[in-house]
Order: sequence, then C-alpha cells, then structure tokens
Amino acid sequence: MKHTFLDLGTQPIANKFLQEADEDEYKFNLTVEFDDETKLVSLGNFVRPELMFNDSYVYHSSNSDTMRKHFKDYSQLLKGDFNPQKVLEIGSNDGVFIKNFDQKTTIAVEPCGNFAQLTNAMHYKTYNEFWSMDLAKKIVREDGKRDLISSSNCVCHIQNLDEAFAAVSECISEAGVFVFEDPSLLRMLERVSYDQIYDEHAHIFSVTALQNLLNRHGLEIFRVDNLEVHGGSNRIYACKTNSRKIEESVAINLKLEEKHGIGNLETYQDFAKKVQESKDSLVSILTNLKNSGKKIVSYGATSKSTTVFNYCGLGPDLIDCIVDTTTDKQGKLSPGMHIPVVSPDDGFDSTVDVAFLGAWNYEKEILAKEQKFIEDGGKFITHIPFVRVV
Ligand code: JHZ
Repeated sequence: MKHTFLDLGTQPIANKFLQEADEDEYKFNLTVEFDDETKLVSLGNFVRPELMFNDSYVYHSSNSDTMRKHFKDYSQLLKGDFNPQKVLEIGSNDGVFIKNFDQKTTIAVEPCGNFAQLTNAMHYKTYNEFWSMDLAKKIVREDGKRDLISSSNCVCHIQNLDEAFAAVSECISEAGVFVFEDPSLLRMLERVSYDQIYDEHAHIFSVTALQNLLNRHGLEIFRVDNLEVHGGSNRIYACKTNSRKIEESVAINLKLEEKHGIGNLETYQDFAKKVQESKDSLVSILTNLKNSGKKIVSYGATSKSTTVFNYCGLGPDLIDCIVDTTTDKQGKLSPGMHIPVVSPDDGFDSTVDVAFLGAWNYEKEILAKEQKFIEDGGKFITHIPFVRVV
C-alpha cells in the first residue's frame, strides 16, 4: 500500500527555464509516497518523460570541477575492478563519463537529442531513446551483451523500474556488472534535503528498496559505495543473482537504513515536519535580510532550487537574480517563480550582500572560488542540513 507523506505544492518542470514571463508552464502537484511493500519512495504524480527530457534539455553533467573529477576517478575504478570489454551507459548526457572509455566498445543511450548528437559526434554510438526492454533487445542484437552497464543520476529518473531492471537483465552478460549512482534516501532524510525531490526524480532510492526491486529481475546488489557527490549518493553494484560474492558493504548499508527506520512510515511523517520547519526558517531569514536592506541573489540555478523557491514562495521580490555558469540557462527566467538567471559576471558583484546556495552540493568548490566575496563581507546561506549562514 502507498502512503502520501509530503506535499511540496504546485511545481513546474524543474529544468524548464523560460524565455518570457507569459510562456505557458506545465505545473503539477509534487507529492511524495512511501510504498510499504517494496519500501520505495516515489513521486505521487509522474510527469510525462518527454516534457522533461527532450532536445532542449539544459543540464550538463560536466558543469563542475567536482563532477569532472568524480567521473574520471569512477571510470578508473571500474576499469581496475572489472576490466569491462563491452560498456553501455544509460543517460550519457554530455559524455563526461563515456569519454574515459574506448569508442569502439562503448555505446550510450540518451533520450535528449541535443546530448545524443554531441556524443555521436564524439564517435560513441548513441541511441537517442529512452531506456526500455525493446531497446535492450535491439542492443543485444546489434551490439552484443554488455559487461558493464553504468548509469549516473539517471535510474532514479525512470518511472517504470520493473521494465528498466528487466531490460538491464536482458542486456547484461552472465558475469557482467550493473553500476549506478543516485541520491541516497538516507542522506536526504538526515540532511532534510527535500529539494532532491522534483519532477525528474521519480524515486529517491534506499538500498533496501533497490534490493527488493532488483531481486524481482534476477539481479542482486553485491557492493554499495556511499558517495558525497550530489548531496550524498549511493553507488550500487549489481550482478546476476549468485554470480559474485556479496561484499560486507551491502549488509552494513541495509542495517544502517533499518536503524534509521527506512521501512517505517513514521520516519517519513517525521521528515515532513522537518521540511515544514526548514521552509518557515528559510522564509523568515531571507525576509528579515531583505527588510534590512540586503541584496540577495541565489548561486546555481539548480533543479533543487526550483523545488525550494516554488515550495517556499520565494520570487524576484526577495531574490534579485540567480547566477549560473550554464549559458543555456542565462538570460532566462527560473521555472515557476520567474527569477532572472544571469552569468556570475553580470550578477555576482560587490553590490551583493547575501547568496543563497542553490547549488549547496558544491559548497566546497563554490566557497573556494568565491573567497573574495566572503572577505568583503558577503554571506552564503544554505538550508542544508538546517537554515544557517555558512
Ligand atoms: P547541480 C541535476 O540537478 C538534474 P541540479 C538531474 N536530475 C540530477 O539528477 C542531478 O543534476 C545530478 C551551476 N554552477 O549539479 C551549474 C555554477 O553556476 O547541483 C548548474 O547549473 N557555478 C540530472 O540541477 C548548477 O549550478 C559553480 O561554481 O540540482 C548545479 O547543478 C558550480 C559548481 C555550479 O544539479
């Protein structure tokens, strides 16, 4: 049975930045459910994938030093541990991961046409489609089974996980590995990072729920790495059932999640109360700062900040602009609240007093880069794990 435990209100498409304020915007009610059978946490209302992932998708996975290094290190680790001959990435975005693998033996799947075109031009055969059973069968026929199927920040976007995992099972070689990383539900609960919830994140994964779902399709988890990227993620290593030794990290993570009550509805009801407190506290601190004459901007036009701004009702009357290095977002208006997005050169100058860390997951990288702002008296504010000046 599914239980709705959180309502983040009416929300737009998190990555659909607008050219004009009067453009039509698709909106939906962002609620979150807990399934007490599988223990999976999912959105109550899924948004049609084509509305989010299409030829004008703006998010570049290689948008930070942190993530470029992350994907390079990750590729080396996979080569060292598994020496895969045939590789597939599901959700290859701008190629930040696959560029570390050989073009002749690596293929990619990417539904956003602008990015599929990019990786095809980099000579990686890229299927410009959503991951599905039909596609898995086509790949097996045309390219052969895969020794490594990797996917970063993509599996949690797939609404029908049963089909997705059955398709992985179809496409993977007998001794192959399926390695994927996504935001961790446990970290979200601990950090009250409710902004991990938006249209694209159809699910927020626990190891517990993934174990239940993968097992239905002849797959099992044999290793889990806890990562700091994207606000706390888990890297899940799965294989065909009984094909590899199950490592200690699996039991450690399952125990930790059990201790945190990941299988109990009360845990989520408690989280929902903390989300409301976080909102009240953020609205209050930003309103007080604005009333005392401070100029506030937001740093990083993230999907996460779309949730925060729309849930908390924070608009251009409080936040002058959002600064972001992504050229495809600049000159546009933020989804729902219509805050102008500008380049850091245009919006992050000496007149700014306070910057809300929309990209709080890059706190270290941003603070190191913006030392001058801090030395000159500027303040960064974050809501993670509670509302505070950094
Ligand atoms: P960032 C996206 O979420 C969407 P978002 C997606 N659904 C997902 O799962 C995660 O990524 C992985 C900018 N920036 O990575 C660049 C600066 O301007 O937190 C980006 O627009 N200056 C696929 O959107 C944004 O911030 C900087 O110095 O929440 C960061 O977006 C840095 C470091 C970043 O992902």
